[in-house]
Amino acid sequence: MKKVYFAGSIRGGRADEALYRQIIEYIQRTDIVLTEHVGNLALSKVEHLPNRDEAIYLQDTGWLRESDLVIAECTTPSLGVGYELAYAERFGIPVHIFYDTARTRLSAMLSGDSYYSIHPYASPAEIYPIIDTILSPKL
Ligand code: 6IA
Repeated sequence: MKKVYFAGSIRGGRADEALYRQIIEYIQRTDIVLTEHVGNLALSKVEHLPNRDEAIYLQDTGWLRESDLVIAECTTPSLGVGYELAYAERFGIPVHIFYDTARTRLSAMLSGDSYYSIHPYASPAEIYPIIDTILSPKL
């Protein structure tokens, strides 16, 4: 089972929360998602800490370093997600980026960086077969 860091917007806006949740549930049928709370903030356990933002940063960067890959839904732009994608590159962790071509124009800082595997889609239904390929064990 692979450990997947799923990245999606939180303070950047929650318009795609339902999609994040569906993608997370789909990945969880076969693999482990370290960041379930991105699809459901009620699952967040750090909210009540006095040093909350530092705790979030330390927890998330730790999870990124131990993850096998990152799957990011980038239709809603998020500074935190952008930071996470650069952080993953720095540690050599594979990154797959999904975005809806009708709703956003992906930042050139992502589309211009050949490190990233980028998956533009016209309908969310296109996401799941690509995730199957990403997660399938290779010989
Ligand atoms: O800048 P953003 O907030 O949109 O950044 C979103 C990304 O940063 C996500 O992919 C998360 O991995 C990470 N992140 C941001 N906020 C949190 C968080 N709690 N808990 C875990 N990861 C986070 C925020 C809850 C707070 C609103 C009470």
